[in-house]
Amino acid sequence: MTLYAATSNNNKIKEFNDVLSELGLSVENASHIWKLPEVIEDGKTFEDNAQKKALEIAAYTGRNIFAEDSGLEVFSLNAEPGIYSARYGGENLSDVDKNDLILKKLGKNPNRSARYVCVLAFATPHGIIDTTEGEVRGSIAREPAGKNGFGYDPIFIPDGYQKTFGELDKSIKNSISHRTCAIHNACSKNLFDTRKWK
Ligand code: ITT
Repeated sequence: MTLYAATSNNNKIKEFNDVLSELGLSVENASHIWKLPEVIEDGKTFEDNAQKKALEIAAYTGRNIFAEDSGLEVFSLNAEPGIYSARYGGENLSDVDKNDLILKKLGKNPNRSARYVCVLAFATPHGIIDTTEGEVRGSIAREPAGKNGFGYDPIFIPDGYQKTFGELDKSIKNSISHRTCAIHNACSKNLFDTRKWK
């Protein structure tokens, strides 16, 4: 049975399929087939929200679904924006404004350590099958740089590099990102092969 991705974020779908295609896999975007209801993300953790999205969309479509919740945690800002990454600073703030808000809050603070987190949840209409997590550690740049990627990528410098994800080639992001780690963890549990779901 086909596995559908439930997300309204096309950047995520592109990254899923870039990584999955190298593994001989692909996913269908559920929102291209159904008009999906909005899922209220009111969980306390990335895992809560990923599971809620997967369960509600699986029940709505009657299909096998995977959903993702992800975000940026800046340690000296009490792990903000965290689960609020998509709506940090208010629903209507642009990505540029969200990045500026983080830079303003950090100011000249030398502790700029951060991480991106991604949780994938796999569900049938009857319940959760499993979840996997991935992270990539790094630091927050002094100013935004680069146009690659999306969201917080212009201010996130992954450990081991001198440039932001916004500046680095997408092949580098796709080799080390939180999303890629979560996908590889899911592959090692055969979660992209619904025939192996118990
Ligand atoms: P769905 O819930 O429909 O999947 P969303 O964009 O609302 O889409 P989330 O609630 O998981 O998704 O919020 C994730 C936010 O975290 C995302 O909008 C970005 O601001 C940020 N984010 C996550 N992964 C990122 C990445 O790889 N690069 C840049 N920003 C990222």
